[in-house]
Amino acid sequence: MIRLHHVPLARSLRVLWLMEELGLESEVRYYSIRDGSLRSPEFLALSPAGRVPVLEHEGAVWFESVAIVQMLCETYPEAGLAPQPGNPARAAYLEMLSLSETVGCLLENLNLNQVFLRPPARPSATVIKLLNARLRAALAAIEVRFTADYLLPAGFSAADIMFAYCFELARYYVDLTAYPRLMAYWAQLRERPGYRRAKARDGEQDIYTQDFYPVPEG
Ligand SMILES: N[C@@H](CCC(=O)N[C@@H](CS)C(=O)NCC(=O)O)C(=O)O
Repeated sequence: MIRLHHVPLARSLRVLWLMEELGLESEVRYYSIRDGSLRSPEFLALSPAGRVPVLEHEGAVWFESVAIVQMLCETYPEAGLAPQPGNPARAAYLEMLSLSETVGCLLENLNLNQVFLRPPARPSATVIKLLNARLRAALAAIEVRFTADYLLPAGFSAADIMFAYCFELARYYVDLTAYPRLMAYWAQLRERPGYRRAKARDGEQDIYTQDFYPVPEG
């Protein structure tokens, strides 16, 4: 039995997509970030920090997207989605997994400041500017990597899966047309049948109410 605990348009999309690439049958249990369901005792028993993704996999319970993605890649090595120890591409692969979470944290902080804060709390324009600049710097670092079709020269890997979630969110904060190679890469990822199947199961997001959140004046 494989069950993913998932919020639409959250990091759990990474696991949903990877499972589609691996051809795994799974059940999805849906939550919302807004309704308190991630703070229920039942959910906290699975995810101590109250976060998605959580994956129940054949009796084991895993949380943290990097760990889950790596565990799945190691459990199903025949798919070849993660360079194994001894492979010279492994360092770049692990760097990309970690960088995807660096970007994930920047996006999470932008979400807090520009989407979730409610009066009387006031977001800081200075903090938003800094976060946005850091996000743009990370996207520029990825943009210059592209000498091949995927993040790793050897081809599609779980590193690409980790970043798709980042691009899905970054477009709410940054004009991605400033990164043409990244745009072409991202368009190609979205064409993958596994990605399309994952998006069909993603569910309706209830995080963003605007198409774009510009950096505030001041
Ligand atoms: N580093 C963790 C971060 C998990 C995380 O923050 N998930 C967000 C959704 S993308 C969440 O569950 N947030 C719940 C909340 O903010 O209450 C991972 O990669 O899994």
